[in-house]
Amino acid sequence: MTVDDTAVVQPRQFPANRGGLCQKGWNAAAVLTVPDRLTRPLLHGRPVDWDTALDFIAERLREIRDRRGPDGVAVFGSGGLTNEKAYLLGKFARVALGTSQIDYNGRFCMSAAAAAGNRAFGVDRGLPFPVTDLAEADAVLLVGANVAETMPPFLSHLDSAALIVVDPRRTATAEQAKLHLANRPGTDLALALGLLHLAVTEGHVDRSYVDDRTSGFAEAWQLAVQWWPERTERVTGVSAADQRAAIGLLAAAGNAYILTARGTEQHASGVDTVSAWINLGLALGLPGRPGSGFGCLTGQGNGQGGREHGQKSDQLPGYRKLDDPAAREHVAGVWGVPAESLPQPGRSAYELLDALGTVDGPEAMLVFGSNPAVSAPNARHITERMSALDLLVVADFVPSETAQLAHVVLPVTQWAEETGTMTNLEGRILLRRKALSPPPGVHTDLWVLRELAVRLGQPAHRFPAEPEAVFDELRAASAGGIADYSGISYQRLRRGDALHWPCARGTNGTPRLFLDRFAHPDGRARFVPVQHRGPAEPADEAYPLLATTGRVLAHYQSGAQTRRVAELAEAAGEMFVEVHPDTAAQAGLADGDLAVVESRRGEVLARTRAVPSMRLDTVFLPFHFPGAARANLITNPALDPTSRMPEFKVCAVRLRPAAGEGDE
Ligand SMILES: Nc1nc2c(c(=O)[nH]1)N[C@H]1C(S)=C(S)[C@@H](COP(=O)(O)OP(=O)(O)OC[C@H]3O[C@@H](n4cnc5c(=O)[nH]c(N)nc54)[C@H](O)[C@@H]3O)O[C@H]1N2
Ligand SMILES: Nc1nc2c(c(=O)[nH]1)N[C@H]1C(S)=C(S)[C@@H](COP(=O)(O)OP(=O)(O)OC[C@H]3O[C@@H](n4cnc5c(=O)[nH]c(N)nc54)[C@H](O)[C@@H]3O)O[C@H]1N2
Ligand SMILES: [Mo]
Repeated sequence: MTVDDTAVVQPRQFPANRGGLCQKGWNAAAVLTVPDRLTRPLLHGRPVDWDTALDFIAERLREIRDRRGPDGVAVFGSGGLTNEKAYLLGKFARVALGTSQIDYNGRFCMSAAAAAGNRAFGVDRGLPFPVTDLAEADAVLLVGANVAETMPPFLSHLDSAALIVVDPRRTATAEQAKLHLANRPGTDLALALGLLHLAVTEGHVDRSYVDDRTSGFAEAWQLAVQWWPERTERVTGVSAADQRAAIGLLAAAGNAYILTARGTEQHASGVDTVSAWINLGLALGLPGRPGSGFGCLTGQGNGQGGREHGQKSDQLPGYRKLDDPAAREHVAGVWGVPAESLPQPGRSAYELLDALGTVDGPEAMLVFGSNPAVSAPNARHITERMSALDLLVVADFVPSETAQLAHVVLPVTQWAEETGTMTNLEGRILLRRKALSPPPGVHTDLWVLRELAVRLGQPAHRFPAEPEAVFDELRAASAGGIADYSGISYQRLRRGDALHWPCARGTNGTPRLFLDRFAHPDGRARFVPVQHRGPAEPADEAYPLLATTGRVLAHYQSGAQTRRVAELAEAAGEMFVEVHPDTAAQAGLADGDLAVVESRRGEVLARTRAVPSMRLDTVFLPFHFPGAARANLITNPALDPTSRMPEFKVCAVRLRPAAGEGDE
């Protein structure tokens, strides 16, 4: 590989990173040179040339479509894709395949926060303010976010703030907090209701803000009134004194923020839970006030942009809705197809994976940028469903566990080998320029989509493979939408303009939303009346412990990339389960023993890590490991009714020693 010195990747220039990069970032370059980098298409495991692979796929897709109709083919995308790829993937599904069956891994990531943000504010942008605003914060409530491990540069923005961390575990982030509320997993909604209760009874509600800028307070309060501190303590395990201390810190702060991440969102009640945190923020008068606010922290590289351009089952570019007739007309116009030809919304990610190879479900799936064999909940079942497909195609740069199941694997370029835009957590669009030449024989995702579209009968000009041409089309498709990119061009981005959407043509974008009004027609933010529900699968006699899952610093996601970098693999070691020493002892386990963690759906092998700060009722597993060490073998696919987010963060389990297992 050669370095193209006209264009260098310089992530350290971005203010959101503040001159720092996390360990993963420093080592991302190493992923570029992994020994098993894919460089040739594989058909049934054997290397073939591109024409053979693409012709094979197109022929099978046509055959399935003729027999089953367009919904016989599914597409699975990713919040790791650039805006250009996310956009073209959505268009490819709706126009070249005509299928409604497209969704993406963002469902597993930020969908709960997105839905709650839309509901309360009328628009979903992770941080409606620049991340640098946080430097002025006096207090920050971090809910279910372990930023010290998942977003290390971020903590530098919070230097001067009193941190309040809500996390069942004493994480590296909680270590740095002024106050750590170690609640029982799955009880955040009760805790948020309890804190709202205290905000009211202790006189901290910003009455004029509530009157002038919001609606629905009375209905939300009617439910929170039942959550007096002692009841909240019984349900959540957070003492009444700590609840008071938390509200006291927030109320005393001149500038305060509430920020959520996956710990509080990845629940079957995730949307209502985020709504409950927003309600608290609204009662305290935080959102839309300079120096204060509410936000949710992004996940994947393009977690924000990935949910704006139409790879979600119900969505069209510009954060438009697929079932909105005006949106269909507009986007169909840009695409040069009749609006009636666009499919209606299809299944959400888990429901889509669950339907694969069934009588009514798709018979083929194309995967771009995800590894559901490891990252989907109830992973054994999902692996079976993918294995039942007539055709599974995976585009990747490494042979992920999902690629290993595929009939066809397509070797594509990775981040440093291609140009594209990403939208960061504050809604700012960043241009990442190609810095390296890809290995010979490797093509971009955009090229793959164009080649397949042409083979499926589309005119080539409808599927440009040049990132800038795709972006220009995306701008037109997004014009007038919620996430309006029409005023953003590669030229402006190359110049270094800081552009946050919405950015209509001829404008300079919107770094801060909601200062004057929220995005609902009446300009008000909405309190949503929500009630606590608790885990979909509570602990019981047979499965007495609560398992939660998440991340560690040294590994990224399903680990497909980071497990291939020796230094990171070494730092993260093997699969483990964090458990209180007494809980371990009760199960006959000591630190270092191999354990079986078992739920109603399956079991996972993990090395016992006795951690004295763990709650007695809770165990924690990272989800970065493959095979029999997949945390998702045990997770519960119970879905949130609104966002269809699975309950990754809590299910009932039991522990036992693995001694003797595997010998038989
Ligand atoms: N090193 C590293 N960094 C990453 C990633 C990675 O894989 N590795 N992935 C990126 C992506 S895609 C994402 S989405 C982000 C995620 O970033 P985070 O949301 O910070 O990461 P998680 O570890 O999933 O969850 C955060 C915390 O939630 C806690 N938690 C578990 N159950 C509950 C609960 O019921 N309530 C509360 N309040 N907390 C709970 C866990 O103990 C965990 O410490 O990280 C991004 N950054
Ligand atoms: N138990 C449990 N499960 C979880 C979570 C949890 O907290 N607990 N978190 C969930 C969350 S938040 C997320 S985001 C998902 C993430 O899980 P996945 O959706 O599986 O995402 P990755 O592990 O990042 O896998 C990305 C794959 O795509 C490839 N890839 C990366 N970039 C590109 C690209 O540009 N093009 C193509 N074609 N391929 C690319 C990578 O090499 C890798 O194989 O996991 C979810 N699963
Ligand atoms: Mo994520």
